[in-house]
Amino acid sequence: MTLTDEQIARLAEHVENAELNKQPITKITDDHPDMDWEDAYAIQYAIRQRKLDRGTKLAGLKMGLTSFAKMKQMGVETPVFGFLTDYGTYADGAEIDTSAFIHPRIEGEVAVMMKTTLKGPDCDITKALTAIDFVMPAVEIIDSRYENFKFDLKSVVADNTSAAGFVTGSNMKKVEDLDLPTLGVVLEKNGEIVELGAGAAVLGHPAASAAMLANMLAARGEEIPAGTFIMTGGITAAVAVEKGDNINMRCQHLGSVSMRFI
Ligand code: 0L1
Ligand code: MG
Repeated sequence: MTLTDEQIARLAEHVENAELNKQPITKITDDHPDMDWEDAYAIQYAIRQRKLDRGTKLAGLKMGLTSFAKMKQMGVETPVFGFLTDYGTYADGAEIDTSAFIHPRIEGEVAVMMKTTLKGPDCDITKALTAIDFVMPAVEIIDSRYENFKFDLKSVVADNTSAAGFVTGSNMKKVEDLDLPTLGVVLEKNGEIVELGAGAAVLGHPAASAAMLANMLAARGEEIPAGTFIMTGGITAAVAVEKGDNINMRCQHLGSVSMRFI
């Protein structure tokens, strides 16, 4: 670590205030160029604790930058993880207040619900599949707190990997009844297809994302508890949304998820 506890606390307040006030900020590595990964996750965890202290409930965990295309685009080889909140949780068909965000984008994903604890290290697809219960289609809303989505990886980890919300579909299936890598998704905005892809875009297999999350948490002495909801990462590229947009994601075997930004 390169930052003091005081600096971590101050940066957590600074980044969280950007979210709460919808006022974008410049990336924090501009002022702290030597910040390391531990500092970045310490800031994210401090933001999480600030929210818990105010009564926010955790809704689950998310993996980000899990698609090879996005990793290449960002010049990184390591996906990142963040947390999901109760106030960012939306049901299928939700009307979502666009003014709750700075510059929202959406990503088509599949989400999983864990049946048993998944504890790393050395988790792999097989172990993850045994621990996953249900799979459901989900759309993530990301909203970087940095101006124009301009950041580097450490800044984005500190900013809870741009997590802002998620919408889940009403259909779910047991994991053993699906072939996750070949699961197709089609993302439509205002009736036009804007993105499409298959589960294999997520580290080759969405269960690999859950396994990687368990391994990353193990390095911190943590595990994925049974009952955890996980957004496994973007199958599609992120699509900008604004007030008035209607979004529909169709997911093979799992029905659709829709929302309207009002
Ligand atoms: O969920 C994601 O893959 C987003 C990770 C953070 C990078 C971004 O804001 O695009
Ligand atoms: Mg995502």
